[in-house]
Amino acid sequence: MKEVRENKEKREREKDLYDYVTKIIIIGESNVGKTNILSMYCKGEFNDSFKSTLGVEFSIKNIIVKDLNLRMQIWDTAGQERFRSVTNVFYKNSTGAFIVFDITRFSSFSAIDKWIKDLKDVAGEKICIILIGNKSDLEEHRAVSKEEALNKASQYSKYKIKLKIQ
Ligand SMILES: Nc1nc2c(ncn2[C@@H]2O[C@H](COP(=O)(O)OP(=O)(O)O)[C@@H](O)[C@H]2O)c(=O)[nH]1
Ligand SMILES: [Mg+2]
Repeated sequence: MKEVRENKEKREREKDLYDYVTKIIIIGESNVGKTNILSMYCKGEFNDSFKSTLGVEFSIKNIIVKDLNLRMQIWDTAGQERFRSVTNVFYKNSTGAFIVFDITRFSSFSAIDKWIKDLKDVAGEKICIILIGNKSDLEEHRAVSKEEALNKASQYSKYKIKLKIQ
């Protein structure tokens, strides 16, 4: 009984911590660095030899937007992208998406159109998308020019921001 009450109190305390919860997803070809971007962004950790398990994984990031506590529940593909088997359940009800490519691997950049199409087919046209060109520390191996990346972004939107996670 005590345990049930304690759990309820804990849930209520947790609820007070945020005003809104929103589902964000992170997608893109395998090995572009999605899982590391998430662990850096949510926990400040980078892992050189990250091995993800199959299944659904999500991380939590709380941010404040206009005085409101926003809890972002960021879903990671947990390896399914390797088999092109990311399911509709994954895309469904997401309000935003990070689409990641590796600036040293052109094929990961060419794949973006497919990721956007799959995403919009399920989540709808209005979904907010942020395109991330990752591994910018490997500038000498760059295979996607900044111009190409910016052109791709403008093909889908008129806004551009530069995001740096470190
Ligand atoms: N040089 C460099 N390597 C990275 C960066 N981000 C991720 N990696 C490496 O790329 C590989 C794949 O990363 P991971 O996060 O598992 O990619 P995912 O398959 O897209 O989730 C790992 O060996 C990471 O250490 C980065 O910004 N720079
Ligand atoms: Mg991963």
